[in-house]
Amino acid sequence: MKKIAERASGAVASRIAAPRRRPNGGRTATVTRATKETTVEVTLAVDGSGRYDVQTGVPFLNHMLELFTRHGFFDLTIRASGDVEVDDHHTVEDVGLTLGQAFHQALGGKEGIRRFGEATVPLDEALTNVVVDVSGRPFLAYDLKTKQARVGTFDVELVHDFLLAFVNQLGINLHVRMLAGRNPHHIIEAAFKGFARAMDLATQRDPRVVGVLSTKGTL
Ligand SMILES: [Mn+2]
Repeated sequence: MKKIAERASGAVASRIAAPRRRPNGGRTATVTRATKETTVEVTLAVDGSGRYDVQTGVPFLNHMLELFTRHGFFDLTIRASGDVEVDDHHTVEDVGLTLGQAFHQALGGKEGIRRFGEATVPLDEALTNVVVDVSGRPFLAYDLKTKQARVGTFDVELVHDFLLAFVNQLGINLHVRMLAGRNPHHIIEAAFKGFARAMDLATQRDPRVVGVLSTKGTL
C-alpha cells in the first residue's frame, strides 16, 4: 500500500486530491495527508445533512467532530491513524490541518458565501461565543480557560492546537470565547457546537452575494 510505503521509507508526503463536485453544485472535497507521524483521510460535503463517520483513534476528538458535523449540517468521513503511543498531539493537530484543507478545497473561490458567522452556545453552566470570518487572513483568538488540564485522557490544550491548524489551512479569522463554564467537557463541547454553527452560517450561500463578499474583490 502506498501510504505504508511512504511511512516506511521515512518520506514525508502530502497528497491533496482534486476537489470533487456534485452535479447539483454541492461543495465537496477529499484530502489525504500522510507523514511519518500520521495518516489522515477526510471526505467533506459542506452542503450536507449532518452525517458523520469519524474514526481518529482519539475518542474525545471523535465525539467533538461528530457533534461538529451534526450541528454544522456537514457530511464528514474521517479516517486517521497516528502515533498515539507518543501522545494524541500529532493526530489531533493533523486532523485539524486536514479538515481545514478539505474546507479550503470544497469552498474553492468562496464565491457567494456569507463569509461571517457566529454562535453563542450553552451546555449547562458553560457558555461559549464563536465568531468566524472566512477572510483569507488566518488568525485565531482563543480564550477557553479550564482549571483541569484533561478531560479523561484528553489533553485540553490540544483543542487550541486543533483549531490553530484548521485556521491556518483554511485561512479564517476565528474567535473562540468562553463566557462561562466549570466543567472542561462542557466548555469544549459548547465551543465545538458554536464552531459548527458559526462555520455553517459563514459557508452558506447567500443569493445576494455575487462573486465574493469583499470590496477588495478577493478572499
Ligand atoms: Mn459530551
